[in-house]
Amino acid sequence: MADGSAQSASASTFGPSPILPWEDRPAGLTDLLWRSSRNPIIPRDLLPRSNSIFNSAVVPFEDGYAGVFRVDDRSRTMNLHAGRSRDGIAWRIDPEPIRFEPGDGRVPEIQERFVHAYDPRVTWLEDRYYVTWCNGYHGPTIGLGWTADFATFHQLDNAFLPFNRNGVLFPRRVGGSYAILSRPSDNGHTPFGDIFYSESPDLIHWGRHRHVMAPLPWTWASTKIGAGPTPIETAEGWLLLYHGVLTSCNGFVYSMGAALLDLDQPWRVIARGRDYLLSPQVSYEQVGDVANVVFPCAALVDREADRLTVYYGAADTVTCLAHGHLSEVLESLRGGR
Ligand code: BMA
Repeated sequence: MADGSAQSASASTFGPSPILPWEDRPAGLTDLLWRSSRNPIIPRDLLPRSNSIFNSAVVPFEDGYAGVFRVDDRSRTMNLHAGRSRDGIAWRIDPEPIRFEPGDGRVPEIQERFVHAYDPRVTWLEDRYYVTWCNGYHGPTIGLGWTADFATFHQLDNAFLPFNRNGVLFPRRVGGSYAILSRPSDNGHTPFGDIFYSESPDLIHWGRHRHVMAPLPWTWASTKIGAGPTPIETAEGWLLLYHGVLTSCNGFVYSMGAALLDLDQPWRVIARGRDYLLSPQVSYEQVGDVANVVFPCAALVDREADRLTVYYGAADTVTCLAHGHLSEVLESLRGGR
């Protein structure tokens, strides 16, 4: 895996290229990202027992797409479910949660203490799809596992001590090491949070922690920030889409923005967008179980067609799509927009 091509719908690794879910920019709109007219693409009640399906991750798989979905059920347990789709828009999601096989003899020690699993990301890395998620183990921390087929899943050890959220793997080794972004947090709704970088020789032992980015006072990302989709490798750097939170009179407001990280030393920020790319402005983002949330967890790229499609959770209730042109997002970062 040389160039982040797992993120490319045209990557040969995946056999026949699936067609990237896409809609052209609506006439007259100048925004860098625009919403799918089919939003929300996954309703909250797709499964018989689902309360909500959101903050979920999608990758190209075989002749279509596969994903790991956050499903909160009607007991309000948060768990991960696998799903398949031909077109990335209409999904068949398994009604039963993923049951992870222990990846080694010590993993049952953490599996015994299962509390919940939520906010997955999926990353093609070397030879398999890795899943990271927020794993309840004496508080939230970063769970890690892998699958080859989206049918059998294997769990590795938690990457970090609690409390931590938003663990997002890079799609290749950096400087010879596996690399991950995460956001140390607390056991509640965390009124703070910076993005950190860590590396590992084996995906089990993580260290050399480096600070990447902090919230920016008096902006859309003034309270906390967290990595979103798997970073997208470009000639100019890693494109990081991330969520940023501000605290309003009515509580947290979650929006999405972009930054560019150095290819060889990704803890160094080359550029950071001033404005959000998407903020909660339509009813399905403003009204739901948690109001005013846009939470990106996956992105698909068709480099030849210069297309970027982002999967995001809306209002902690439904799953949505937004589209944009990769070149325009990169250009906006160059221009400080
Ligand atoms: C965060 C996580 C996300 C959620 C967000 C808004 O702490 O729990 O899953 O989307 O809060 O409620």
